[in-house]
Amino acid sequence: MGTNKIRVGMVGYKFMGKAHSHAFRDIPFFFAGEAVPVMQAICGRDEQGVREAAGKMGWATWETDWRRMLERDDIDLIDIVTPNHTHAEIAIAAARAGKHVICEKPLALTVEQAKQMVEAVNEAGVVHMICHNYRFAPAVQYAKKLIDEGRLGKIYHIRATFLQDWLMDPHFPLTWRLRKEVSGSGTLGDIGAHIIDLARFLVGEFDEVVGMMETFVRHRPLGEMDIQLKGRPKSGEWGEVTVDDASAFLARFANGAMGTFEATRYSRGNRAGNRFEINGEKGSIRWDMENLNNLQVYLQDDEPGLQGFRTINCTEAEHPYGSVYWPAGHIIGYEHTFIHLLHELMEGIAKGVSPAPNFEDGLRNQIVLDAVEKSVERKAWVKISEYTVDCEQGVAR
Ligand code: SOE
Repeated sequence: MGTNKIRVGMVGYKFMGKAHSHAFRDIPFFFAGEAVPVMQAICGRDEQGVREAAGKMGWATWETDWRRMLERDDIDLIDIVTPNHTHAEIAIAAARAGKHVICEKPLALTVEQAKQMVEAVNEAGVVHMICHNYRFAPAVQYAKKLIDEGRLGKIYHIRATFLQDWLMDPHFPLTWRLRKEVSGSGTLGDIGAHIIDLARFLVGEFDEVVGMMETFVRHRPLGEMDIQLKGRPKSGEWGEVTVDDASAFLARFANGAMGTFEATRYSRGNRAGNRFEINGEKGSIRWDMENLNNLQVYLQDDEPGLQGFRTINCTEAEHPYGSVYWPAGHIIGYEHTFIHLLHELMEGIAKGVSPAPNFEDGLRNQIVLDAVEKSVERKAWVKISEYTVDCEQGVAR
C-alpha cells in the first residue's frame, strides 16, 4: 500500500505556526507511517509577513484569506493556529468544506461554540483533533501506560501546575491573550487547559470543581508579544485587562480522585512550570515539562530500604516513540510533542478516525474551564453534570 499524502493548509504562522510547521517537516523524516503531510499552503492577513513565513518555513503557496484556502481542492486538512476567537468560525467552515481539521487549544471561547464545532465535524464526517501537545511527551505517554496497567493502583491525587512569569512587569503590553473577547479567558484557558487535558488523559473525567481567579494588574499599555513571550508596546495608549492573571481550583474526579490545579503568569522564576504529581495506592509519578524526558516513579513494591522515587529517562526503545529518534539517553524536546501529535493525526486521517485529543476532548475541556469560571462567580462547587454533552465516540447528538 502506498503512503497517503495529506495536503495541509495552515491558518496563522506565529508561535504555534512555527511549532506545527517544524513538525510537519519532520514527520516524514522520522516516521514511516501510512500518511505524510504535504505543506501546501499557509495563510495570514499580512501579505509580506505570510510570504516571508511561507519561504522560511517551507510552505509551497500562501493565501491572505482563509476562506480562499477552504475553496481550494488541493487541500485536505486545515490547521488552525490563530488566536482563540477565530477557532470556531474557521473550524466550522473548514468542516463544512469537507476538510479535516486540527485546532489549537482552547477549542473555543465558550461551551456553546465548542458544541457547534463538535457538531460541525461530526455532521461533515471529517477527522478532527485539538492540539494538547503535552500528552505526547514520551514520559507522559509512559505515565499513562503505567496507570493503565494498574502499576499505581487506585488513583487518589493529582497535583498539577502550569506556572509562568512573563507577565509580571506591570508595563508588559495588553496582548490578545489578555483580552477576553479574543482569548476567552487568561491563564485558565491558555495554560490551565493543558493541565486539565493531562488530568483527563491520566486520571479521568472531572466530576466537580471550585476555583478562584485573580487579575493583579488591571490596566496595561497596548501592544503585542513575540514568540519568546517578550512584550512589544505599540503606542502610548492603555487598555483594560479583561482576563485572569492567575487561577487555581480544586476538583473531584468521577473515579473519586482529588485534584488541585494552579495556572499563573505571576510565579517569579517559573518559565514553563508545567508539572504534575499523581499518587495511587501502589505508587506515584511526577513529571516536569522543563525536564521533559524524565518521569519520576515510586513503586511501593520495591524492596524496603531501596524504596524511593527513581528517575526514568524515557528515551529507551521500550518507551513510547523511543525507537524513532536516537540511541537511549539522547534526549528530545518540546518540538517533538508536536511531531508526535501531528503524526497521530496523519495516521488518523489515513484510517478515517479522529485520534484523541479530538474536538470532543476539546469540548469536555471547555466545560471544565466554564465550570471553574462559574464556581468563581458563585463562590461554590459546580458539577460537571450541569452541562449536557451528548457525544459518544466522536459522535455528538
Ligand atoms: C503562553 O502562555 C504559552 O505559549 C501558551 O499559549 C501555550 O499553550 C503553552 O504551551 C506555553 O505558554
